[in-house]
Amino acid sequence: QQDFGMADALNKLGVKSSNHGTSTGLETLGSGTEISSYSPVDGHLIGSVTATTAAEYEQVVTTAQGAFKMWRDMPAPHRGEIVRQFGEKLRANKDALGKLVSYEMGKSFQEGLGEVQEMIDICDFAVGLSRQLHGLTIKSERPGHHMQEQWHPLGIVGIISAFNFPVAVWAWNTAIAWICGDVCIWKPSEKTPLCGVACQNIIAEVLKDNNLPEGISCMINGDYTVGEMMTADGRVPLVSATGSIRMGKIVGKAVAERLGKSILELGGNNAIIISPEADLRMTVIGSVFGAVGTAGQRCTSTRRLIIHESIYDKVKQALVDAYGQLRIGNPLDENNHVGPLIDKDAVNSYLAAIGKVKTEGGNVIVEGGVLEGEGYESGCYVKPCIVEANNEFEIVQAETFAPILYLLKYEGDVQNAIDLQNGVAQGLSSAIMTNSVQEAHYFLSASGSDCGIANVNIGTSGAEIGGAFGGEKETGGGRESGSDAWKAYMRRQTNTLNYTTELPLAQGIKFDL
Ligand code: UN1
Repeated sequence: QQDFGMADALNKLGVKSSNHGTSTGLETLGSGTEISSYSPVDGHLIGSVTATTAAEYEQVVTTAQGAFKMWRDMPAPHRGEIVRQFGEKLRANKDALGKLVSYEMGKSFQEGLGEVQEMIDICDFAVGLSRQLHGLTIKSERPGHHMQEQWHPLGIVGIISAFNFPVAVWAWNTAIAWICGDVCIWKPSEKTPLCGVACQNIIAEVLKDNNLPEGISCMINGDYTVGEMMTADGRVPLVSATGSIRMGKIVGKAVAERLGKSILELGGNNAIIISPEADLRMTVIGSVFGAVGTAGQRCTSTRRLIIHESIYDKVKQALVDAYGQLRIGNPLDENNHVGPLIDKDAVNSYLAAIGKVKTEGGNVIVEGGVLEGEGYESGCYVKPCIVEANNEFEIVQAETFAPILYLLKYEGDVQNAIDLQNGVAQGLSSAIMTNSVQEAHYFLSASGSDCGIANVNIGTSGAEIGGAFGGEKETGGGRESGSDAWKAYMRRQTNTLNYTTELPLAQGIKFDL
């Protein structure tokens, strides 16, 4: 069997068959029980990490608190220099890390490389930002007074990431948090812990080269009970969590209970509106990549197509033809378009969703099913499917993390399509395919898409790091990555300075002694 250079990649990344799952930087701790990581690609055991114990967690937090005292006083551009070096190391490890992402998570090698590129991009962004953590100056109503706003580091940032973007989402958070002067504790998904080990090894080299203390970049591992240690911990002022809406409600509540801050990036139910004015070729490429890329396991995956009745049959036929061309198989083999789902639980949810949509009256036009036989031994390979459905179906209202695409029909003008698009509980990503300027602008107006991301003539997935990433409603409201998302990683301080010998009070209040 071909190994696609995996052994070399693991070796280069310092990932062993058993790894300590707890780290404060260079130092690692490993007294907990083992979590095994099996590849969905071929079902083989890749390796294991130890779960973080309560005592190890204490050690991590104490070390991080210590590091924060030093790190917060380091000039931000110097912190940027550390992130610059991290970006350089990622460039040098891009191929190996992209391969591990592909093998442990199951996305295509191209998408694995794309994920590492997102990490490199956010590092570059963060380096520039390290000289631009600007506050405002504000005119005071009092004579001889000056007002300004400053942004200070927060402290420890807890990062909980999901299996589907096992490295990039950590980088979006950590690169920004670091230049902001925060230290980080990362809990990768227990489904992709070796990606965590590899990333932690890469940053450890940078920290060592620069003689930086333990605690700036920490990692913990385990199931939700380990996550709970962080969400309940008042010493962690900010928790940034990516995952399901169910998880987000639990995390958001636990952090709010102690009046901490959270950034939640939860599920999407993303739609593309296909207007009669759409370019059909672009529509098909955008829709198919959105629906089957990462085997439908992106938060931004296209779940629904809202197609105008006048072009419905034409679009439907073009999609059926395109699905007929898809090659499903080992994602490390670049001839394949679609890899496996993450595990058998995901396969079961996929099957359950197809069963449910059929009971609700859906009409399957491209059949799904689990693939068997040579190359599919892991049992995680499924066929992307297409179902004609109604927006009101319970299953269409839910996010199933699998390549199931629902076709919905609209009549009349674009407002009807927007009503369908907005008619779900989630609000992450959305798109319209149209060459009509009026429709495009209307879609982006206050009466248009209610999502955090709204695109014209591109699909719903594949956002660039320069924009703020996140969504509304049950998607959780958090924003990560570019634009001014950095502000959530800092505390804002308003300063009023008096440079006179008088003490006038604001609002004209008189108070003399
Ligand atoms: C996610 O699925 O959690 O926009 C992140 C995209 C990627 C990130 C997705 N840049 O599809």
